[in-house]
Amino acid sequence: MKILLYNPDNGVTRNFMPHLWMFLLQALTPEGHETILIDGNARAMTEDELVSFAREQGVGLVGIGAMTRMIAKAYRFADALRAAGIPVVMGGPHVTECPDEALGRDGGTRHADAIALGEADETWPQIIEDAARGELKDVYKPSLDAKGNDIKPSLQPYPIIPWDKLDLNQFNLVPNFMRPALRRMGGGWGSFHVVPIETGRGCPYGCEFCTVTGFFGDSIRFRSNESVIEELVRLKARAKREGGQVAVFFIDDNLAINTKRLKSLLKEIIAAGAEVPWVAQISANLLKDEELVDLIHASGGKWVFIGMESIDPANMADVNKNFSKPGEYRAVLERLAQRNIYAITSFIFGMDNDTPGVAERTLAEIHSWPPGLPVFGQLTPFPATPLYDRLEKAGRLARPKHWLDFAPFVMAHAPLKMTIEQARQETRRAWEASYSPERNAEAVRSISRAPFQYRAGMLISRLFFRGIYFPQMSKFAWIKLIAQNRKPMFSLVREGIAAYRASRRSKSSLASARLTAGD
Ligand code: B12
Ligand code: SF4
Repeated sequence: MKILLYNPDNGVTRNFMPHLWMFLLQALTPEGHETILIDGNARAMTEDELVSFAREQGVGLVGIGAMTRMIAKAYRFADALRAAGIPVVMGGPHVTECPDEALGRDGGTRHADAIALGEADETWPQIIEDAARGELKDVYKPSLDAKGNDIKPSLQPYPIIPWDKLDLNQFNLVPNFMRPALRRMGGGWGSFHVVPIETGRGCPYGCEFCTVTGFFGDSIRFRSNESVIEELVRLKARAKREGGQVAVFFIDDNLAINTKRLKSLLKEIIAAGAEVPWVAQISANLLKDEELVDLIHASGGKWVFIGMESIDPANMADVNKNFSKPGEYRAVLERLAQRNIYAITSFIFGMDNDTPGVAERTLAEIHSWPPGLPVFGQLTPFPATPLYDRLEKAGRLARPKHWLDFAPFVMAHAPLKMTIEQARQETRRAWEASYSPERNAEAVRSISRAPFQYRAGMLISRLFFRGIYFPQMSKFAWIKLIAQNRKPMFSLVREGIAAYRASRRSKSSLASARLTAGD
């Protein structure tokens, strides 16, 4: 049977990274079946186009995964496929949290023939076998232990995802026309892939707005160091073979949740020569350890995503995130910046203690820190979170099923001290000020002593991150953006060309010296 795994696009920007679930399920598909992967963010398709594609390919089952934010779109695609007689199974966080909705048991339309609840590593082979026999059940869920809790996959052993052989062309971040020239530059830039790797699952912290503790559990399961390193080694070899680059996003919710384990992993990565540039999510409270930060640097860590949420401790207490202390953020960022590691600092506006002006106050604080990539969202009650329950009980949900009429940056409940519209304006103000051409130039200037690649990385990352808020999917949008940021861009390009020429000159004089010496 042919199985199509589909992830709907997020409607804002081209995803920089593939979704791990597709590759994981592909690796767990029993032999004798073929899987085709389409990520709508990389390969945009309408419902009709996807249906025609599935028909032409003779697809016998479509698996769709989606977060809450994309679920309405996922349902539309599922409806179109089912109307064409192609069975659909849905999985991922949203259907796990709202199973009745996908199955039409809440009085609405049925969107899926079957749903997979929770982690599907162990149920996926069964789903395929049932689908192949035309006997799909409505619901697939993990087996239960004696206490009635889901038995979670141990992650040891972990499936082998053949990144070295997969067709990743749809995720190459280097535009087509630039590939031949860039292949010859530096270590080769003909391709650039950001690949998701998990080293563990679960989080014990239980922040009020987050689905992770409920979904993956509060005890953490780790892969073995060897299996992570083996994946890194294969990725590195692929990049070398292609004359390209690879970077890894360790998608664990808190890579340093067990500091001792992370130190051992990073030491083994270094010992195995498996360093690649990497990004990971780590909470600020775990970044005080100098030895850990040294190891992050030595193993290739470039950016750390820190869920800072708010600069107001009262807000942090409200959402059960007291372990992260706003007063410590500056020291953490400086410790990282001393090693040329920078942070993606994530903030949430619309918390109950926020008042108008929260954007200005947060921006002033951010400006006093080393530069980074600030991102701003709004407090969103995702289903099955403690936050959702609290707001529902208090009768505060303005749009209880906000995901069915998804509106970007429009809150589904009013915070206590400002309106939904004020929260929207504060968010806009923060994005505009953080990614203006002036601010981008200033961020690069503020690390003028850092080597070229860090300054270039800072500017390029800023241009991409802006796209989380401001739509920039067309060529025109990019041309406009480059024109607006031309000053720091041109000066970095000039510097880059000079460095490239100097390195070629020194290589050729070394070669002729060797020739003369008869080497
Ligand atoms: C990586 C990541 C991202 C990446 C993007 C996704 C990517 N390209 O990988 C980035 C950083 C861009 C991102 C952004 C956001 N993210 Co995010 N992200 C994650 C993260 C950390 C890892 C995802 C992952 O790969 N997990 C590992 C895989 C193996 O797990 P999985 O995806 O759940 O898949 C398993 C099962 O769910 C199931 N499954 C999944 N799909 C399917 C489909 C089928 C057919 C079947 C059978 C089974 C199945 O099988 C898999 C194996 O067991 C998760 C947290 C987490 N730990 O999962 C949050 C998470 C998914 N993100 C979340 C959110 C809210 C966001 C944002 C909206 C945040 C924001 N406010 O801006 C944005 C929106 C992005 C956008 N515009 O598209 C929430 C989603 C909650 C929800 N109910 O929707 C999560 C769960 C984190 C949280 N705090 O609660 N995210
Ligand atoms: S926000 Fe991060 S630290 Fe808090 S529960 Fe979710 S994954 Fe854990």
